Amino acid sequence: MCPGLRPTARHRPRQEAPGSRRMGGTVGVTPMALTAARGRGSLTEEQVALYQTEGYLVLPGLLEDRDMAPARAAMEEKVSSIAAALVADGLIPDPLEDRPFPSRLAALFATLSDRDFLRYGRSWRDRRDGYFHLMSNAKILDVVESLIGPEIFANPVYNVRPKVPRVAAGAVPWHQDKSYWPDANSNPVVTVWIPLVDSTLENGCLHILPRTHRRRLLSHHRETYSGTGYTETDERHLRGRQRAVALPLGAGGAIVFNDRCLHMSTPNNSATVRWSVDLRYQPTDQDPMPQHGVGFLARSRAHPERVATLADWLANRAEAGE
Ligand SMILES: O=C(O)CCC(=O)C(=O)O
Repeated sequence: MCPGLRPTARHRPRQEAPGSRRMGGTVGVTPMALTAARGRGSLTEEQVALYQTEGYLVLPGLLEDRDMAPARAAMEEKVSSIAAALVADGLIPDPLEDRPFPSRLAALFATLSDRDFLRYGRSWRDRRDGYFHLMSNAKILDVVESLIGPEIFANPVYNVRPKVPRVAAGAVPWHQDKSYWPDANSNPVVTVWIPLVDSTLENGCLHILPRTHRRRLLSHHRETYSGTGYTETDERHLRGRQRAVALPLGAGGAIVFNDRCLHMSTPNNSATVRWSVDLRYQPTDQDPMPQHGVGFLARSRAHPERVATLADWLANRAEAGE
C-alpha cells in the first residue's frame, strides 16, 4: 500500500475463517470455512450446497418490480438519449417515445444495422443512479453474503444488456467470465444475472454448463463474427455441452454463478428486447480490478461506515470518505 493511503476494507487482509488455506496466492476457503464465515445471508444451506455442487443457483422471483424500477428508469433514460442521437444523425425520423420499454429499443433499430447498434456498445456500464440502487439492493447482497460472507465488494464489471432482436451482439458464445480478467487475482467473483423482462428460449435466455465452476481458466479466443470481440471458449473444452441446461427465468429472478462456470446465451428471435443485468461481487480482500473501472464497497459488517453511497459511486470513489 502507498504510504499515506488510508487503509481501506479491500486493502486489508480479511480475517481468515477457520479452515481457510492458501491456494496459488489467494485465500482458498474450504466448504467448512465457508459455512463458518457465512452464518448470515438469505440462502438456505440446501441452496448453498446446490450452488457449490452444480456451480449455479436459480432464484425465481428474488426481486419485485419496485426493486427493479430505478434500474429500469435508468435504462429508459439511456434509450431516450440513443433515440435522440439517432434522430439527430438522420438515421430515423421518430424517437418513438410512446413505445413500451420492452419494445422501444427494438423498434428504434428495426431498420438499422448491427453496426449502428454497436456504436452504443453491446452492453452498457454507465453511471446512472438506478444501476447503483440495484447493485446495492439488500436482497441481492443477502444472497451474495450467503456465499462469500459479509465483506462484499461490487466488482467494477457490471453490464446492462439490451439483447435486441436480429442484432448479432445479442448472442453470447460459451465462455467463462474469468476470460475477461485472466490476470486478476480475484477469487471468487460471483455473477448475479437478473432479467428485467421474462427471459425465454425465444428471446435468448442464459444456458449454463453445470459443474464447470471448479475448472481453472480454460483457453479462449476473441470471436470475429459478431463485431463485439466476445471471448469464446475453445471448442475442445466444450465436449460435454450436451449436458448444458437452458435457464428461462421470469423478470426479477436471478441466476448466480462464479467466474469459471461456462455459460452462453442464444440469439433473440422475438420482437422485443431481452433486458438483463449481470452484476458481480467478490470478497473485499481480493483484487479490485482497477483496470476495469472503479467498483465499490457494497456491504461491510466490519466497517459499515465505509460502505459507498450513491454520491461516492458517482464520483468514482470505492468507499465512503475516501
Ligand atoms: O446476458 C447474456 O446473454 C450473457 C450474460 C453473460 O455472459 C454474463 O453475464 O457473463
